[in-house]
Amino acid sequence: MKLLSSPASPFGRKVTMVIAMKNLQQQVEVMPVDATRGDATLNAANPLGRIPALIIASGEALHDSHVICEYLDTIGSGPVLVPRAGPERWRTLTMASLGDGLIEQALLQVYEGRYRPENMRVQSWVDRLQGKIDRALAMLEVAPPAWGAHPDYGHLTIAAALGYMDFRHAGRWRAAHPRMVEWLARFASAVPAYAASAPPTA
Ligand SMILES: N[C@@H](CCC(=O)N[C@@H](CS)C(=O)NCC(=O)O)C(=O)O
Repeated sequence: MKLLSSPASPFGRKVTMVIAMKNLQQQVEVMPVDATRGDATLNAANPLGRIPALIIASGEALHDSHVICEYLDTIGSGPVLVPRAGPERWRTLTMASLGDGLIEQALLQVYEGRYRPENMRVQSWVDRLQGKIDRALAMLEVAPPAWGAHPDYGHLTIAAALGYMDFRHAGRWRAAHPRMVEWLARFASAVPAYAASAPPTA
């Protein structure tokens, strides 16, 4: 299989962690792609031009990190990351939805700075995105995701979101959310793939 991704992508980081947790490193070749410049191979795999995309053995392409992670969870060994049924499945997927949503809002803020000329930026839009981030973080701080027998897909999506805000938002979330700081440290010690998939610092 071939994974089209970038070390800077938080969605790609989710997939990288799942590959490690499901012992699939030998079966996945990572092909670095710069989605910001546009890439013909990526566009062929995902016409939306977004990473990550996974080309599987049949030659078909899977995209959206959630779809890829669920696929890898069904073919790898190691713990089940997305419970297959029951209330735990919906709790895990809802937690993952919160993590993905956090990443999306944070990414849109980055894109506002990256793709819009300075005189066309809309502060009220950036503030609206920040409101969503603040509400999500406040909810997590009141009730950090509970630990089960092992971290699951919900946990690793939240961790990818916090890691992205460390990377692109200078870790500003940390000051007001000490319980989530502790939560992330515990996640990192349970999942070595978190540190191993950290985005480049330079
Ligand atoms: N929902 C998608 C989002 C993927 C996404 O937005 N990826 C970003 C990089 S982190 C991207 O490719 N952006 C380029 C673009 O939108 O043109 C997923 O979970 O895979």
